[in-house]
Amino acid sequence: MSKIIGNSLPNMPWQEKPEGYKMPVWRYTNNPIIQRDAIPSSNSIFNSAVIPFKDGYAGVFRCDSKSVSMDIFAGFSKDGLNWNINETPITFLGDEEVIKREYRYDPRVCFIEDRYYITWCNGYHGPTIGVAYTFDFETFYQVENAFLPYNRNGVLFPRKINGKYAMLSRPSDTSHTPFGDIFYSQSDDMEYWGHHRHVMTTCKGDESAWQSTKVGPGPVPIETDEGWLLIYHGVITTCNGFVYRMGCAILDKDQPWKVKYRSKNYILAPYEYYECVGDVPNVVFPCATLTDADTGRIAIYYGCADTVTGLAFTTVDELVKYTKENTF
Ligand code: BMA
Repeated sequence: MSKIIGNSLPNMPWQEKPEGYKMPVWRYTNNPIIQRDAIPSSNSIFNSAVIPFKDGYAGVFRCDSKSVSMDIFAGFSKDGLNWNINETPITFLGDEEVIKREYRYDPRVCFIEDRYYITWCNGYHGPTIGVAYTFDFETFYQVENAFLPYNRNGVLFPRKINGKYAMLSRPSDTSHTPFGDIFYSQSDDMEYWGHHRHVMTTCKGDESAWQSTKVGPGPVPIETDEGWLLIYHGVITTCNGFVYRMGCAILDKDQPWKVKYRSKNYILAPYEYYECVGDVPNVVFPCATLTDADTGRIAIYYGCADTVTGLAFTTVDELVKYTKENTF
């Protein structure tokens, strides 16, 4: 039995695995949980992050507008399923040069020490990683961008490792990046990032072709007795464009740039209508999990076809077993 190292969350959203189900991750039966027009201005709500907050949950949501501009919005929920998303985007306090808005998308939320950190893909003469923190999901303080452009998918670890804050990211280009490896970076102060380490690259040949174009970190890594459980996205280029699936890796506890195991087979792929049909077809894109250390339950929040938000379930045992059995 594998163990999550973390807090208990007895009221988290949950459904048991359907009898006879073969895959390690199963979908919530009422998906999608957030429709594309859940707020008046939105064209689509997807690739969004949630976290336990007070006696329920808070989140940061990517809501693209009907003029198709990308911004992030705070939201709240009692049960993790029904969400009230603010109708106006987050405004940030901070250095006037840094808080200038070009575009914001694909947020992650991570609780470290005493506050909630938000990272997202932030337009600053090209995409880079924006960083902010909040105590209450009402006032948000933006700090320096973590990296020079171009970079996407900045994902913090939930505690310092070897005395330093740690972040995964995926250096990229200005466009729909046809490459992408995951890197690990370290910081003493959440401002200056360095000591960069390579974590993982794409798979060449047909060994694991679903992750042959690019890979990027998904939700905040989950600490377990086996190491850090990293759910990530993997992309293949097909004759119809990119297809996004989810994979799982286990990273070394003290040197998380070392991959101990990595799933050759995907853990979730676009099968359902709402994952295959939408503004960008054939995308499942994970950005957050909720976990319960007592039961080992994991709920994955993911964007579906760049249009709506879905929820899926697994357990630490399912993922560790599947990843080890499928490793390459
Ligand atoms: C990536 C990002 C994601 C998006 C994905 C698929 O590059 O833009 O927000 O979900 O492409 O379109």
